[in-house]
Amino acid sequence: MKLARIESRIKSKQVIGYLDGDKLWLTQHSSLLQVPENFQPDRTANSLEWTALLDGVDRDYKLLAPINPPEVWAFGFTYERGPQFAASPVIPSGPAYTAAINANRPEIFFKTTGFRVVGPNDGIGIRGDSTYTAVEPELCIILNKDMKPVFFTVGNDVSAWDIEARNPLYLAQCKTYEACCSLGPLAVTIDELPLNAEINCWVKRDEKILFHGSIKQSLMRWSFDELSNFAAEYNPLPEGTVLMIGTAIIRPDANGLLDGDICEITIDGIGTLVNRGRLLISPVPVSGFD
Ligand code: DO4
Ligand code: MG
Repeated sequence: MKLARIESRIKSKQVIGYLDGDKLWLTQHSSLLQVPENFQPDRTANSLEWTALLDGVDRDYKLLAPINPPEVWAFGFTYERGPQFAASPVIPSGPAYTAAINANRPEIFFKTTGFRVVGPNDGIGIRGDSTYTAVEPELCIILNKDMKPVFFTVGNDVSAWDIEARNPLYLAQCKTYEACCSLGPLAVTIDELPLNAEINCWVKRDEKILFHGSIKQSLMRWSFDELSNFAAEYNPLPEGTVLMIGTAIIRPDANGLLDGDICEITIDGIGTLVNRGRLLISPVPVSGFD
């Protein structure tokens, strides 16, 4: 089952749609988690053209992130890392990082709430005080009320890595700020996800490809159940929590995302999440770093 969340441009009403071919059938549900496992849409009801929604050109509806999550948690050091990580001059490194890469538990951090989550075609945030904002293509898990994986989506764990590289204690400032997380376009059940799904990421400027990276999901060190369990140890998670399960694709140069750059992330079985870099304006004066 492949579901999307859309919003009427006129009434601001949100509704879940069921994707079948190029048609998105409107349902009576306003949240993914209300949709029963064996759901079949009413094919006499309204349907919309999926490509128009994906391209942001449907006149009546806008495609949103598939869920407005109460919490988003993120993982680090979950994949076997390729040589591009060692090559990158801006990736934080040192004994704490080496230990985490070799440890038998992943890094887990609180990423954000739905307040800072954007959807397909929206701007992803670039802090004005960051010299290296990275896009992090990540498979994401959506949990049900029993903290079990029920849906999967594509995510971008946008990160101001130069800030964490100054000091690992600045992790929250590297990871959490306006529009730091993008999700979408679809939420899919596990049967839609190929066993060895490939994740691809492109960064483009003026239609030129600046970067392309890809990774196979088989390089992940833990199962989805193990990851959900790590996140929920001594930590009850509300229904609809999103887990971003880490990245293995990173640009092996020191060039970060700039205002207007386009980032496309594709995961087999789910689809392509497209966003544009957006230079943020701080709501308060900025003091900068020493
Ligand atoms: O502290 C680093 C965070 C790492 C991360 O977000 C990832 O591996 O995806
Ligand atoms: Mg990440």
